[in-house]
Amino acid sequence: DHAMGHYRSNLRDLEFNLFEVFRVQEDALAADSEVDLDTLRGVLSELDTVATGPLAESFVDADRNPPVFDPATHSVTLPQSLKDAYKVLWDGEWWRLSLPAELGGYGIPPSVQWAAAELILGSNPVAFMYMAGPNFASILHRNGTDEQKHWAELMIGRGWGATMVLTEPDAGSDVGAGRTKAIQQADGTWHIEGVKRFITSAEQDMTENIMHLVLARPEGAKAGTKGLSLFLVPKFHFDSQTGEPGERNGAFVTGVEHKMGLKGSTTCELTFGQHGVPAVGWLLGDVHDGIAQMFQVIEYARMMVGTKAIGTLSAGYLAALEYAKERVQGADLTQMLDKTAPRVTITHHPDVRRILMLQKAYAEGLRALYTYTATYQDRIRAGGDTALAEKVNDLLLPVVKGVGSERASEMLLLSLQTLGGSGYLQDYPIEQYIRDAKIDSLYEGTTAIQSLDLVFRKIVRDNGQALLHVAGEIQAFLAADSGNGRLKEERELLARALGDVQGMLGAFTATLKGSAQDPTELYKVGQHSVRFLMAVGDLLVAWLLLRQATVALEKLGGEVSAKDTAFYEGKIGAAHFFAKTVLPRLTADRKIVENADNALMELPEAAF
Ligand code: ST9
Ligand code: FAD
Repeated sequence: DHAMGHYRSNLRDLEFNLFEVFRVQEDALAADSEVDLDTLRGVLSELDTVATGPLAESFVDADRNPPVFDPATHSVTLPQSLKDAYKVLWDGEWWRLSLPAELGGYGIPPSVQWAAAELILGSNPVAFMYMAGPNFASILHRNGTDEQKHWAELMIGRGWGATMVLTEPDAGSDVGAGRTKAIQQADGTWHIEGVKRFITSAEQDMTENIMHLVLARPEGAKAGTKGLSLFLVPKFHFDSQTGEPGERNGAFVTGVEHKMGLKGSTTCELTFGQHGVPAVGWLLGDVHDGIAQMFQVIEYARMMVGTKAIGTLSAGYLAALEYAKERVQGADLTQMLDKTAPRVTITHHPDVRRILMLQKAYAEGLRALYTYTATYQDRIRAGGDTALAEKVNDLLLPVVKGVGSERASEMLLLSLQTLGGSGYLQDYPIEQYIRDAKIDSLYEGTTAIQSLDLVFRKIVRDNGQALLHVAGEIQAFLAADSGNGRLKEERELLARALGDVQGMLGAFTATLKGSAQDPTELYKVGQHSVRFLMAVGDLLVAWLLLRQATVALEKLGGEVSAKDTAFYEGKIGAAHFFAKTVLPRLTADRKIVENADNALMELPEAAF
């Protein structure tokens, strides 16, 4: 029942992934006997009720009545509806889900945490993002001095907000260009001076304090990212023991952006040490290791952004599907010449089916992809030798983030298209989904940055080890005969797609070898890295949809309810459709990559 709000969740598919396909209860729960399958199902279904109910209520209001900034007092007033939504999350203690046990977490495996996160992010991404305090506190706790570990506990206990502060007007993708300075004081603290921009949640009127995690360059430190250190800069000074807030620290919000979407989330210019009050900061862990420390935050945030995009894509698809099942328009194509033929619902039109199935395949395939990624986080959490799990998680993050955000935006356009002109109206949530999800391909590293991260850091620098592991899993699936011969054609298409992706990588490798002689060869990789990223995404989506289809076929061989029969048939249908209509395009992509030249780069700028 979705009477209360915009959000249509897909709890059935979340549970299918977790408990039927990846069977996370077996691996993850062996490590933590306190949490059993019923508990995990209970958490998700309780959260689902919250997400489809009260949490979703401020979604529209906070978009139409966004936060108001007062430059005189450097303060922001959030709409009451959004504060109410935040309170629902806070009072429900949903923030505990992502915390380690020693900070009051529940011991839920990451795979289930991310399923839970999808429910919150699909319902109210803005409210989720204001809830960064406890999660970022866990970074303080992991990296901090003993005193800072205590601060982490204060942050959680007192419900503070938190921010990640990297970007400056002249340092976006190029974080290493940052000019914000840190000047050491006699008492061991630092004074931060500079202007940061686009900082999420840097001001709000819901929490008694905000802890800013700030990258700044100590005087004399080297250029680039490696010269940056991470400083803890609270909005208010506080009693180191109790956390009781005191004097205002010199970090002031000096502007709040007017955005295309995600309007309830404050995106702030944050100025340090320019208002007659020094911005005092504490060096995290007392060590100069800022970019590596900040990447611990970024890794979480990139997974979050991908999951947000995928959650919104799913909600958009389900809204489009609901509409399409009711909208009557036109006759069946086979009766197009009979002007008296009965009118049908638009789900009868082949093109509507095509766009609905594409949305479904990406929504469910990408959900499987973030869940698959999270199963490696489960392994990391379980401990032991986690080296491979860490590499595979690293490999998959730019795919979850980059492909998740790009396909979500594309597919949400198709969700709107499904509704015809009605999709363009604010009576339906899809136009807001499009606006709110577009940011996901931009912040936390644009898609281009994700593609370079995938190729150069996660594959080349790793000597392809993590990739080889994943390719090995796909090959094992190809070699197995599950699916009772039903998926033969699809397996062939998948095998070919795997070959195409390997072919693209082969072309990259040859080019990279050549770049030792001629550095401009690198441009060929740079021209096609996003194409490659998207191809890897399609390959993984296809493989995971096919894995789901084999589970579905197995289930259909036993006793199943009518509802489950439809669900499982949908799985087989989506896998078949995706393999037949999407995968063959990878062969063209491979040809494009293999035939790369540098004409584009040689063209003078004036010719554009
Ligand atoms: C942003 C925030 O956009 C958006 C909104 C956030 C909101 C947060 C809200 C969170 C809410 C949480 C709520 C929880 C609720 C829980 C509920 C649960 C249900 N991996 O390649 P090099 C490191 S923020 C790891 O030479 P360059 C590494 O240390 C702004 N580490 O880079 C490396 O050293 P080494 C985001 C990596 O050429 C060093 O960097 N901005 C990785 O110097 C240097 O590496 C961006 O993302 C990695 N993948 O710099 C910037 N990569 O090699 C995008 C690098 O020795 N730009 N390191 O290990 C980039 O990423 C650039 O590529 C660059 C390049 C800056 C890294
Ligand atoms: P640029 O880096 O100028 O990029 C412009 C274009 O050039 C892009 O298409 C990009 O892909 C491309 N490009 C740039 N460099 C390369 C390259 N080397 N190779 C190929 N292509 C390249 N930052 C924070 O620190 N904290 C936050 O909380 C935060 N929240 C944000 C919230 C919002 C709503 C927004 C809009 C931004 C936020 N950001 C935050 C900043 C965000 O991370 C940056 O906007 C993002 O990293 C891109 O930087 P930029 O905008 O300067 O774009």
